[in-house]
Amino acid sequence: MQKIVILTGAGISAESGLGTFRAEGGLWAQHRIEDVATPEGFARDPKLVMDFYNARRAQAAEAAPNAGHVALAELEAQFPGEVVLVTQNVDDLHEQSGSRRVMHMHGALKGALCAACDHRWPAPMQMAPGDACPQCGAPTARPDIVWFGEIPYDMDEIYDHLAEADLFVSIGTSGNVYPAAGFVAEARRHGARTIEFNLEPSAIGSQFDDIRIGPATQTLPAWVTEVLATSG
Ligand code: BV8
Repeated sequence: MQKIVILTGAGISAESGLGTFRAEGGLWAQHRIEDVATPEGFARDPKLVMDFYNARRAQAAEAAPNAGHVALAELEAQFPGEVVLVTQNVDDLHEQSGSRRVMHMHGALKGALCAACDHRWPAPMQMAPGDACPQCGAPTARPDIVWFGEIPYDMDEIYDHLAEADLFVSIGTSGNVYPAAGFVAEARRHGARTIEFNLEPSAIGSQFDDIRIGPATQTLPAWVTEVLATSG
């Protein structure tokens, strides 16, 4: 097995204290997706959206990586083949745990973007409507987050990785959001073996060859030990 492609979702950060989206009391339970994670919601009430991401940026800054994040960083460091990590998460817990090849397909809380000139810069802890872009000066700063209806980042590169994967691993995602939820079908089409790690089978659980049920802080370290022991 030479190439492992991993997709993570909110579930891998749950045990670090960061809310998931669809659990009761999850982030979306407190807010309607349309209001806080769409361009239309941002246009309608930019302060609500900026405050939603300010709260998540502050929460993420307090969070620490858990054993699941650490296990994936160890896999990348010690696996003799290639490990590519695609995350739907906007926190930086993968980077904090030592993962180096991390692709944030839905953007990152630590990033700010200018809606006028596309300039990107490190986001301040708190952003407010009308913040100026340091590059062009327009009052059009926004969180560098991919909202519903917007095109996820690095899609071409991600599809190239899926085409070359020997193993596709999906961790802590409910399989509700596309195109990420379609990655398992894409990997299978190219002959990859597929494993899902979750507390319960996801909406796309039936598409995986193997499902490892349990909290990621337990299932991932055990799996990484297994892979490294058999990868020579
Ligand atoms: C696009 C950033 C075109 C924001 C996010 C109708 C049908 C199909 C699709 C659509 C449709 N109508 C519209 C669409 C497209 C839409 C979509 O999929 N909508 C859904 C709601 C139907 N998608 C888009 O708009 C995307 N763009 O399609 O552009 C395109 C397509 C292809 C190629 C080019 C262009 C853009 C979507 C991006 C939206 N932004 N995030 C933010 O973070 O604030 S999405 C957001 O929710 C997350 O980023 C994540 O991606 C997503 C799903 O969340 P999960 O990570 O899965 O979290 P969730 O809470 O749902 O699940 C957690 C899981 O963890 C659970 O299963 C739980 O059991 C498990 N878990 C919990 N604890 C643990 C655990 N597992 C292990 N251990 C634990 N301890």
